Amino acid sequence: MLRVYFMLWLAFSVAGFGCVRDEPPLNPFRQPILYPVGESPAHIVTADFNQDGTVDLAVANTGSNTVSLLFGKNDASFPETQTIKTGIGPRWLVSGDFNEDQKMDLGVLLNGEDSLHLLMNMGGGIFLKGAQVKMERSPYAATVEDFNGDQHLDIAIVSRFDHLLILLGDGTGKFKRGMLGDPGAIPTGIISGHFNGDSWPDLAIANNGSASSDIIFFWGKGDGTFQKGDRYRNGMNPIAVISADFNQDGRPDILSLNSLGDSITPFLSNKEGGYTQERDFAAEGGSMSAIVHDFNGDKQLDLIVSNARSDNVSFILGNKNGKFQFPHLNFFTGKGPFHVVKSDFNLDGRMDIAVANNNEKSVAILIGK
Ligand SMILES: [Ca+2]
Ligand SMILES: [Ca+2]
Ligand SMILES: [Ca+2]
Ligand SMILES: [Ca+2]
Repeated sequence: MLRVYFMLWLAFSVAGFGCVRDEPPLNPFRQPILYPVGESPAHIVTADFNQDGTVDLAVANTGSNTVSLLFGKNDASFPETQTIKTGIGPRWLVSGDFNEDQKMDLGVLLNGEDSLHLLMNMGGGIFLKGAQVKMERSPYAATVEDFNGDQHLDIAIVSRFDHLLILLGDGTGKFKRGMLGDPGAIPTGIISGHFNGDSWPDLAIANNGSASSDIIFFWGKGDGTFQKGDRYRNGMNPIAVISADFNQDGRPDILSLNSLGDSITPFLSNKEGGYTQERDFAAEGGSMSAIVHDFNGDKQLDLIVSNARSDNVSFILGNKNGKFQFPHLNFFTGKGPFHVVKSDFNLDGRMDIAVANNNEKSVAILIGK
């Protein structure tokens, strides 16, 4: 018996000495607080939509053809809400001050009617319908940036039927169709960033279709057009990409969330201006979105990943070399967590999160401890 205890003690000591984690990290959040929204909430954006100094939420409810606005108070409660009717199948939201009147406007990607619909902020949380732009079949995800350097916000959109569309803003809330590109089969994720190190913003796109199953870069030329760049086979049906400098070398790295492969693939930027595809690591089922932040205060970036199929959210600790630790902490925030966003809702300096629960008409608010 003593021998068994000694062996156990030895095993734990060695594990501790070698810094091998065998416990998941502590949960950095308090218990989720649920707020009702519309049917099949799929995407959230945060901004101070009513100009009262606190962070508000806008939620795209794909199933009920509405956007829910949740107006925050500085105790991270959202007592005031508002519902805006949209067209069919709001799938994704972008926010930005598109008409440059200092109020954050919304753009709604309507998956069911192949268009982008602008909702212009009139102040006090009132939105009025603005311009509507026709686009390629089944718009799915978008990113906002000034791609042509004219100081007006532009939007890059991927449509599930194999298109990338650039919309160029004129600063009045109107957009004109720009470059149309072919990123690959079933593009579902898009982010912008300075991925090749020059001064023009680029795009990284996740292609979810089995004919592509890759991530591809589009290098910005600074005039609102892009040149097709490197393509990285992934084979695991990436659905989304996120970017941050995970290995702290001053260059943005990329992770792809592989919704069918139940894995995450790191792409670390290398000195040659390209990316080195690292080994996948295991994730929960059907990861859809992720955010990056140093949640445990060790100066390394961590991940929060929403896993729609396994009905949980993962907290994954990062290491300095751009790698991530096991085991992950998985916790429940509601059914079918599709999208997670971060913000400091209660203004206490600690990062909080909001999760859109696609299968239960709710948004979960989790306050950072
Ligand atoms: Ca507010
Ligand atoms: Ca505005
Ligand atoms: Ca522009
Ligand atoms: Ca907080």
